[in-house]
Amino acid sequence: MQKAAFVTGIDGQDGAYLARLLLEKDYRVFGFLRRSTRYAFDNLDYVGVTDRVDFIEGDLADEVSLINALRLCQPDEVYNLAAQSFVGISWDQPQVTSDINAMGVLRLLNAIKNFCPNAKFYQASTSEMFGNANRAGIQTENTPFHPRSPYAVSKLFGYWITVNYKESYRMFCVNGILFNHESPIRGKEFVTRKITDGVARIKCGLLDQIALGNLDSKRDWGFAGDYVEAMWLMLQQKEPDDYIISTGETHSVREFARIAFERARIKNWTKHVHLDPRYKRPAELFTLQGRSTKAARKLNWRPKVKFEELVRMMVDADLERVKTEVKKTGAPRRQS
Ligand code: NAP
Ligand code: G4F
Repeated sequence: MQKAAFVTGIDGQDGAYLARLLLEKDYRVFGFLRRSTRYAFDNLDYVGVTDRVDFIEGDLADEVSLINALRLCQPDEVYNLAAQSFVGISWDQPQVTSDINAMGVLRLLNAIKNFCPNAKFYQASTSEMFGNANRAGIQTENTPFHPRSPYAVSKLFGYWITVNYKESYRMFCVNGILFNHESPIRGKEFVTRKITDGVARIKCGLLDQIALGNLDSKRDWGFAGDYVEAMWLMLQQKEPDDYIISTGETHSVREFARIAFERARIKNWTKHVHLDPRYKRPAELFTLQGRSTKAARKLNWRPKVKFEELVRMMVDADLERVKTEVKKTGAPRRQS
């Protein structure tokens, strides 16, 4: 019988890649979508699945909408990808961040418990929960948490309430502790896409400089297309468990920028970057590097796309997009 999956955050980066993967596996995909005056299906269009997803409108802030959605689709698997996912803004909007990323998970788990208790549940947990707890070393499933932003604090509640529902009600609940993962459809507020979009605009004469914050931050960056496979694999196991998903490598923002400019054949890249204190954070997380040996051993999951390949993929996609934009709109108008 065809399986049904309920995916929150369907129009985000991961939602789009996961929807494509599940459709390839012949799932019926129900996508939970926030009401908007301007719906944008760019990410789902990019992966070519917009017409094949069944959309259900609702909001993680509204438990009634979650209950209605679950009663309607009776999913075998639930993937909770929806979140206020931008760390930077979480200091300015800590209450919204907490309501969606913490209480939203509780609302969804409670709705599953009451209306489809046999559904398997995936929670999008994050390496941000580690903070700088293990600054010099590699993070594993056993590294203690020390969240450093309202975002990370809210996600830590989501993590523990997921564990708690598993232990209290014997529900199949897992946390994927995913390290940063990117793609050509990454939101432009995140540093990688901000850089690759900026590089493409500089190349096409639309922009002179990119304003950035801390260039020394290091992240373990992988490809979103690889990481959604790990989400699915976690829900195919006999027993629910939590897994780190990462590449095991760490690179600085500076390194990412250098490679991105090189890919676009722009010389003297530092001239095109200026440091802007607005992009520095009240509390920074300096280095992330994850060890995903448990996922390799138990899920047989390994990342396929390497760091430099990821940067090139993102730059090439943005160059193509910006060139198309310039062709459509005519002569470039330079932004500062
Ligand atoms: P994303 O592109 O920012 O997508 C977030 C999604 O959540 C969007 O579809 C957004 O819908 C939806 N959303 C936000 N608030 C909502 C609400 N109140 N009700 C329903 N939907 C809501 O994020 P992503 O990169 O795909 O990440 C997916 C998940 O993984 C997030 O939970 C994120 O925190 C977590 N995560 C991401 C990474 C990473 O590196 N990408 C790493 C670890 C964990 P709108 O379009 O309406 O805003
Ligand atoms: O790209 P970022 O905004 O991603 P961040 O904060 O690591 O969070 C992402 O990954 C998490 C997993 O570890 C997810 F949970 C979360 O949802 C999100 O997907 O920033 C990366 C680094 C930071 O150290 C930041 O300070 O880049 C630094 N940075 C330097 N200049 C900048 C900028 N970040 C942004 N967004 N914009 C800048 O101009």
